[in-house]
Amino acid sequence: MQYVAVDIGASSGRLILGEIKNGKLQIKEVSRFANGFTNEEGTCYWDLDHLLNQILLGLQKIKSMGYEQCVLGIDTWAVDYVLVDENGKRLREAVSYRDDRTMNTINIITKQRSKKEIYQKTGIQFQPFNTIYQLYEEDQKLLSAANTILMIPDYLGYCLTGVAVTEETNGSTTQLLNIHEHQFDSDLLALISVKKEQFARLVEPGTKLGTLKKEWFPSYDLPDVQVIAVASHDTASAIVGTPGVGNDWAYLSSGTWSLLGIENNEPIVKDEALQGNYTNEWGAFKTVRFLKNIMGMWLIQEVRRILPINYTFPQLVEEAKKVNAFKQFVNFNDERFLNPDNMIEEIQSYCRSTNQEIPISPGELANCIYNNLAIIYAIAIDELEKITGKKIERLHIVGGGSNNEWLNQLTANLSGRTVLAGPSEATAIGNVMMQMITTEEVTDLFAARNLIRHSFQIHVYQPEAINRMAIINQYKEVVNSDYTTSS
Ligand code: ADP
Ligand code: LRH
Repeated sequence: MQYVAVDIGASSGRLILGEIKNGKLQIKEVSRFANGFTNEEGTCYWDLDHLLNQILLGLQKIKSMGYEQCVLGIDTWAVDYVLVDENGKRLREAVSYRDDRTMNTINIITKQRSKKEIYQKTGIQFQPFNTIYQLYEEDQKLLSAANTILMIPDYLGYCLTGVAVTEETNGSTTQLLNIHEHQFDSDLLALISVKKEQFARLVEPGTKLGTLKKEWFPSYDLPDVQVIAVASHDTASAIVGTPGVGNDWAYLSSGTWSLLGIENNEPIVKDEALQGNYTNEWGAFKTVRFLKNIMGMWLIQEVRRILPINYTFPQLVEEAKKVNAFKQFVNFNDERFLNPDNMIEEIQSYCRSTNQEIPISPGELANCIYNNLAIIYAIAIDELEKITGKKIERLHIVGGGSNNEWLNQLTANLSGRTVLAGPSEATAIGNVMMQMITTEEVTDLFAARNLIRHSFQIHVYQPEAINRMAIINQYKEVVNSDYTTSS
């Protein structure tokens, strides 16, 4: 059987075919396409028709490759949603989580329920873009008219099959799920004027959704498709696809965001976890993803977009290598970097106001980003050990960012941990694994990770001898005196 992962991140999407051959998992990229939001009259929107069209074109290509049947799962970025009416029509285009409509909403909501109370209920980090804050700022007429609120991957699955669900790994990023009741929290829903029935039924990853309604898409030549709700939050699929063994590893899912954390059995909602803004997102197989959001490759994506000359990511890495390291210390987790008008100017203005050398050339800017990300990763690993009481010996880096060998080594050096990099398509692989576990072609998560380990090359980086604590302390000194520091 052929399994198709539709994996759509904030910067790009792909359809990947997976099958087991000679005891190994083989993957083949069917298509890759750009994703991103555009600002229209002051609001940032995703283009969901483009994504749906790309899924259908990819499926058509799969049929033209001779495959008449396949299984399919969809994962995308989290927190964003679509309001649909009773006929399944979108009431408005999906707004991007980087839109500034929720800039002040955490403050408004936490005046009514304390941060501690919300955290105790949900275990979810406080990010301005969580669905709870977005829904609070939603056009109230449209919100009350909405028959169903669907998260993005659930919406795409609904468009293909007509079956509406809320898959729980992604559902947990709404900050509306109660960890004790394992359901939507009625008090938080009431606070944002949403009725429980407006969300589709909550399902676990591995739920069979239905078949592709080919007759709805007469202009495409499509195969027969069984759709499965996988761990539809891309980060949840990435962790399924991370080949960790034992109990002493952390992961870094490195794409548009850097998600650094551990896999846990229980949520951790103690004060230090709240203060560090750690989240307890629901994972596949009842695991908990205890992790921190770090600004990630978004920074370099934006710098690259603004630069007058077109650089590839590997070229930017090469430029960065030529520059002296650790010239600037920047708190890239500050909200000012979430969606500035001009990322280059924002970085430069931070450096100016903290009396540091201004990075100007592409290499200086890239160096500044990569150096600081490595420092922030290292600090997060030390912090994770402290909060969880768990020893972390190894860091698995997966996702597009794991292709950056230079950053992998830098991360090993600054964290003092062994880094294991790859697979870079861990999210699509995790998506496929969830499908194979559902159809019983693979036994369980343990077997899935074994299969991944034996099917893909993992690159190992040992830490080199540097005075990592001196660099980290220098960072903390600058960042703590930065008047705009947050989280
Ligand atoms: P997402 O799924 O969030 O859209 P990806 O996992 O596809 O993101 O990762 C994309 C990022 O990976 C790019 O923005 C880039 O920074 C990084 N990347 C991918 N390949 C390379 C490479 N060869 N060298 C350096 N960076 C890379
Ligand atoms: C990564 C991701 C992350 C969320 C963010 C909105 O793609 O899903 O886990 O916090 O996007």
